[in-house]
Amino acid sequence: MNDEQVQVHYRACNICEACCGVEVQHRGEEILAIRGDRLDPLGRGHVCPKAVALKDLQEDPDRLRHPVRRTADGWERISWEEAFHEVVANLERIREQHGRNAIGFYAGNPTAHNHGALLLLPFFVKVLHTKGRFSATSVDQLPHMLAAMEMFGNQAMFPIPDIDRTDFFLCIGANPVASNGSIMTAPDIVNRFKALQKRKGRLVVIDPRRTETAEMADAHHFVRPGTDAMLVAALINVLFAERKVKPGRVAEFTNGIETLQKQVRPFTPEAVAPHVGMAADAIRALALDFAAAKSAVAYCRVGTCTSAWSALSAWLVYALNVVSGNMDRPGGVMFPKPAIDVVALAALAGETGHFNAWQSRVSGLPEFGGEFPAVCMAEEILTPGDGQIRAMITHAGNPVLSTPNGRQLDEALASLDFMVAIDIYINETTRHAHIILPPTGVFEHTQFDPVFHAVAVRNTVRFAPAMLPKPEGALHDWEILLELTTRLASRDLPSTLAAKAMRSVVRALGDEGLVDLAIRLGPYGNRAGIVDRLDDLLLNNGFSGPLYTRLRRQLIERLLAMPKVRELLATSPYGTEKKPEGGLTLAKIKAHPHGVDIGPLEPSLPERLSTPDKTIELAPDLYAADMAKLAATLAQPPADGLLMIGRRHVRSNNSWLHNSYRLVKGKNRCTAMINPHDAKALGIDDGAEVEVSTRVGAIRLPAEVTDAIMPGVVSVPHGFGHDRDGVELSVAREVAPGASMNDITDERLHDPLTGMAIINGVPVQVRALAPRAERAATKKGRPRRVAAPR
Ligand SMILES: Nc1nc2c(c(=O)[nH]1)N[C@H]1C(S)=C(S)[C@@H](COP(=O)(O)OP(=O)(O)OC[C@H]3O[C@@H](n4cnc5c(=O)[nH]c(N)nc54)[C@H](O)[C@@H]3O)O[C@H]1N2
Ligand SMILES: Nc1nc2c(c(=O)[nH]1)N[C@H]1C(S)=C(S)[C@@H](COP(=O)(O)OP(=O)(O)OC[C@H]3O[C@@H](n4cnc5c(=O)[nH]c(N)nc54)[C@H](O)[C@@H]3O)O[C@H]1N2
Ligand code: SF4
Ligand SMILES: [Mo]
Repeated sequence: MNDEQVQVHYRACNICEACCGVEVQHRGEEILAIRGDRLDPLGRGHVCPKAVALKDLQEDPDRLRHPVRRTADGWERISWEEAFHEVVANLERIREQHGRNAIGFYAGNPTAHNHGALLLLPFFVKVLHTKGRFSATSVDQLPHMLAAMEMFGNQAMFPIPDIDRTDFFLCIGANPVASNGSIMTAPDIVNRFKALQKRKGRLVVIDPRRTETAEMADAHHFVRPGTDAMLVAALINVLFAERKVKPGRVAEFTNGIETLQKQVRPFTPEAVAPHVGMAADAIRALALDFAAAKSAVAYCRVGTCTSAWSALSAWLVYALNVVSGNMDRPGGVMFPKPAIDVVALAALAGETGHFNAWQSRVSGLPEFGGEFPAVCMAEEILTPGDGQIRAMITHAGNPVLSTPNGRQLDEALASLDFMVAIDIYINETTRHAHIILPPTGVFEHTQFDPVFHAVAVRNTVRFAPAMLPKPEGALHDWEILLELTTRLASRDLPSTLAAKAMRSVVRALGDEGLVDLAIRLGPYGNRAGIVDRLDDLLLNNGFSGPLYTRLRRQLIERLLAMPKVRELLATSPYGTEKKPEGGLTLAKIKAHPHGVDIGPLEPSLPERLSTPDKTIELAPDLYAADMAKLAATLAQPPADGLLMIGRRHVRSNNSWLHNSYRLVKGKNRCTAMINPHDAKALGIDDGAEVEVSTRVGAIRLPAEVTDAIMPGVVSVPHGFGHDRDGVELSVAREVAPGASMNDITDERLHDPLTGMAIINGVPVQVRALAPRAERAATKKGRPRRVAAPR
């Protein structure tokens, strides 16, 4: 029996972007209950069913707890020293033989939910110094980042819906009721939408599926996948035609209104209607309703960002907010100002973004922010020649299930000379690694969110200490990255001093020290003594004499010589406006375990714009050619044939939560939704096994015949397909293997401007295989857990 006291721990759930505050009851290591933290100023006590799965993640016997090496007889446990030595030796060897670009790196989605990893990643990427960089960005939010960079001058400057005050929420290609919001941290979204409706506001959804969000909306319109750019161009067209373009206060610092007007001219409601699948009258009425609302928000996400013409769509949605007078005002979209201002820090570091500064070796696809599109990762590995990728590093990513043509990527990863994965599971991607380096579990590290506070619908901040002690010999994500960074740097740099000093300083600061530093540099931060603290760190870490002088020059004086840094430090020793007494520090935030409420979003333009003239660029040159190309397609007959789109469910998260029995039990959710009209034409019964195929391959899964899906469209969730050889996710394999939709998405389908993957609106063939398949997964009981903890 465990006679320890029951304790209560508060943190934010870091599974999805909602960052709900949770209250965890535990007795020592035993987690007794996880529920919503009612005092969380942002989440107000809301959690979804996945919050409880944090316990499953922590306790999962399949979760790796030690470094492992792949051998002919399976995986063997090795020491950290052995693991680091072997990883670095292999990477060094390949770098020496084939050059820096022979090492590839892919960062996955959970990287963004892990402050420690985020803080170390820039250093790690710097020492890798490879062009072979990829991430989930190019299957996700790249179009938003590009539009932010082009329009506002900073790729991290996202206009966020003021959901709590708006009168009209136009939701395009997003299903926040299931996803809990993306590039819009808005926990408890259902109640936020209900509050909108209660104050007589309207929620309108544009989606080829009648989603959970559409179910609660005031209106829902089916649209043909891949036509959002046309539709939004038509909405803007109507506003110009009906003289409803009124940017308001931002007009003073907005360029390009006439250019935009010209660009959208061909996109009349009548011209786009047959392509979009919405009546011209309905398009016109929607535009006028949007314009007539006291305040309004146009918002789009994954469905819009990962379908055809995604770069145009994301830009046009932001532009619609500008021309309708909803940019940077309450009830419209605004720019958050969190405790760590990633937008300002990015500007300070000169990392406001770049696009197409160089191109990929094989297909000539453009880089964005130093990364190539994920659609070209496999060919960069498989195509021989100078610069071919021969080693891969993955961090918290499962691109075999989450990027197009996963089977090809499987083949590519299997062909590598060396692969290392920093991950918690042996899954579809990491099974190809030679070595896996697993970080600590979710409750074993501190929790903080630099990214999602910066896209939240309210300015709040919270920090949680680790709930459980770090197990003997375990390392956090940031410690693994730090070790790799310094070991790779020290062999590479002519002077190993800087690398060693960095390791000492970062180790001494720890993730908490780094967070504290960033908070002190933030808009509410206490600047007092920052430089002295860094200085002390050097001295306390055994650097003295000429060595100390040299390091001080390299690390501190170089920073202080930057005018922007000096300006920042001078703003005020005690923070700026909104200061909690004396300015924010990590210690003060920690004193509020439920989080600190800084307040609602506020207008902040033009001050925060980073464009050269401090203007909003409404019609960036970058999009002009594609707008003309899109206009040219209006004259073509509308495409027909079945198009496949994706789907998210509240009990799943991308590819990596299917090993939680409580989340996957019950109904098989990996089905192909198809409209009764199409099902009849193809002879498909509800529940029957179907084959969905493309140029790339075929998958088999049960059909779900439903009028919730538009005729001509098939919806399949991504993140399944766990029955591949060597996947060590025992629950996922047995209870919910499913099929991977990315086995049939096509890497050749991408936005020609950006290389952004098209994974929504993929032309497919569907055929019936057998009447009424057994829904195998639903009939099985709880699986016997055979795996012993690693
Ligand atoms: N439960 C759960 N929550 C999650 C995740 C998860 O996997 N599960 N993933 C997290 C991540 S990484 C992200 S990025 C967010 C994503 O958050 P969302 O973007 O809200 O999530 P999706 O469910 O992918 O919503 C996309 C919607 O677009 C529709 N759609 C598809 N093609 C088109 C099109 O061409 N045009 C239009 N107008 N609509 C289209 C789809 O039917 C779908 O309803 O969710 C996050 N939260
Ligand atoms: N067809 C289709 N494809 C899609 C999408 C879609 O809607 N449709 N959505 C896209 C989107 S929005 C996204 S974000 C991507 C996601 O693409 P990825 O990020 O590549 O895939 P995930 O499924 O999120 O895999 C996350 C990995 O991180 C590991 N992991 C979890 N927690 C930690 C941790 O704390 N530390 C470390 N080191 N590892 C951890 C998991 O074991 C898993 O291997 O998928 C994209 N792919
Ligand atoms: S919505 Fe669910 S998964 Fe997302 S942060 Fe909240 S509790 Fe976690
Ligand atoms: Mo995502």
